[in-house]
Order: sequence, then structure tokens, then C-alpha cells
Amino acid sequence: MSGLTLTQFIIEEQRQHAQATEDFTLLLNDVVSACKRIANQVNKGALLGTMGSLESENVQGEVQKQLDVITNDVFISSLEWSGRLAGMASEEMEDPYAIPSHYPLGKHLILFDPLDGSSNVNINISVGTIFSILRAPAGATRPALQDFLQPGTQQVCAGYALYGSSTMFVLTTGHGVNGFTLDREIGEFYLTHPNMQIPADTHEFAVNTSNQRHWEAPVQRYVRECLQGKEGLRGRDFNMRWVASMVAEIHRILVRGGVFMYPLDSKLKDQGGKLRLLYEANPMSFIVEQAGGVSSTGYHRILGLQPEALHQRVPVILGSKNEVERIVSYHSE
Ligand code: AHM
Ligand code: MG
Repeated sequence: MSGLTLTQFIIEEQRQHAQATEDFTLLLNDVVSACKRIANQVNKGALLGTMGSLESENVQGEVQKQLDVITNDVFISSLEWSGRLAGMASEEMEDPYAIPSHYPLGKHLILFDPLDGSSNVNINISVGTIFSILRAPAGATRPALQDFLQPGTQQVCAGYALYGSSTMFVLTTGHGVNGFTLDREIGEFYLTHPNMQIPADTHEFAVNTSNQRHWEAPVQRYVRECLQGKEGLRGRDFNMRWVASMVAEIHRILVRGGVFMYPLDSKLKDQGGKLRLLYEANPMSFIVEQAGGVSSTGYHRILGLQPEALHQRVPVILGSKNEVERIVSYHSE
């Protein structure tokens, strides 16, 4: 272990990069605090009596878990007061959250999914928090919805916290990807995974095969060829994983390579995909590209998409460069 804490790392990065501001450094520290509070909630599990579902649905029409709502509140209360943000938006709220007028406004916007993979929470499988930070186009004034609709290339920072067998925080500010592990007794994240790189080649893919009959032809072809293994065109066996927690899948890919797909299928066609562009696909694509991987809808680079709605969904195919490029080439044939 290098002994470098996440706080030290963020401050060092700020010193190295002229465009980073103290404001941004403090904002990131508040995000880290929010994730520590969420880790604590998730880790206590059934002891808190918060594992159940609610009667309510979120804006996506999905049944909310108690913890979806609790963790959304944790994020808001950790960040709204600080004067570093002009606005916030979340998977759990239909419209951007208006920061109460008694707090000062800052120059950044944050979009987040406070508890991704929450259908896994009551069966004790990894879940995570995903976030994306943008500059507020108009600076420290109350943002309009339009201000949040920036292409992923405009992100100044993206990251996730993974609440797994250990709690990790992984982030990029556009200068590579670094991973930190929480020491619970001390309450600090330490740099354990410096300069994470996704291997360009892989023998592992992740996709929910229960949707196989609905997929488009290029994804059908790719998975069919993987499953044919040594005896098929690829000439080697492939392994398959599906956690149903995007954060856990992306983390696995950052550590040992792989391909993750939530592709378009005939069931999802009307809604455009399953995963949300602004607080799932964009931050994960920024991280994956910064680690040497590729991220695409199959037809377009995800980071280049111009968002049209806050909760817009997109097909996602990302991970090891050579495999994702192969899948993309199948889409153009
Ligand atoms: P959520 O934000 O409602 O948790 O949904 C996103 C999750 C991803 O983490 C995961 O990749 C996917 O949904 C799992 O979908 P499925 O239930 O089809 O396996
Ligand atoms: Mg989610």
C-alpha cells in the first residue's frame, strides 16, 4: 500500500493541474464523504431494517427500494450546503434538485445514481454509487434543465463507489483512473489501485442472456461466436459473468479486462436502452476510456452523444478495446 489517502491524492492532483480549483477539490471531498455514509448504511444491511421495497416508483417506473431513497437523501444532504454546486440531478428524482436558496451556489453540476444495482441489496451482492461532474455553463447561477444536457466529453470528473467485499472509490479527472480502498477502522480511503488499465484483449463477457432472443443481429453474432469457444471461429473458450450491478461489472473489467453489454433489444427499443446516459453510461464511459478501454452504443461513441433528456437511456457496450472494436465492426457490417 502506498499510504497515500484519497484526500492527499485529490490535493496533489489539484496542484499538478492548473485548471483544477480548490472549489472542485472540496466538492470531491464531499462526494467521498457521502459515499462513506452510504457504505455505512449498506454495510449494516438488515440490522437497520431498510432492505425492503417501497410502494413508490421512481421516474423510470421502477419500484424504489427504501435504500434508493435514503441514499439519495444522503447525497443531497452531504452536498447541497457546501456552496460548490449550482445544481444536482439523480436517477431517483424526476427533475434537477433545486439547491435551497439559503445556501450559496457554486460552479459545478453533479449527476448521480446513489445506489446502482439496488435490486441486489437485500441478497447481499455488491452495489455502488455512480457520479458525473460537469461545469455549470452559466457559472454560479441557478441552472436550467438544458445545462445538465452536456455530452460526456464535457465531464470534468467521474467516479464510482463500490460497496463490495471491501468498499472502493474509483475516479478519473481525465488524467487516468485511480482506485482507493476504504480502511473502515481509520475511516480513510487509501490508494491501492494506481493507474488502472483495462487489458486490450479478454476472454470474458458480461450480458444478461435472458434477453438474448430480443437482441439485434450484431450482438447475437458476437455472443454466438464466443459461446462456440475453441471449436468456433474465435478458436478459444470464453467465460461469462453477470452480477446485475453495473458498478461491480465495470470494476471487474478495470481489474482484469472484459466486455460489458446492455445492448438495445426489441423490448427496449421504444425507451432507447436500459441504462441511463447521464449518470450511468457517461461516467462509466469516461472511466473506461481513461483506462484504455472503448465505450460505444454499437454505432456511436457514448461520450460523443448529445443528451436530449435528463433520464435518457442508451445501449451500452464497453470494456477491452479489441473486443469492443470487434462488436462495433459487426454493427457497421
Ligand atoms: P438500477 O439503476 O435501477 O439499479 O438499474 C441498473 C442496473 C445495472 O446496475 C445493471 O447492469 C442492470 O441494471 C441489471 O439489469 P438486469 O436486471 O436486466 O440484469
Ligand atoms: Mg442505476
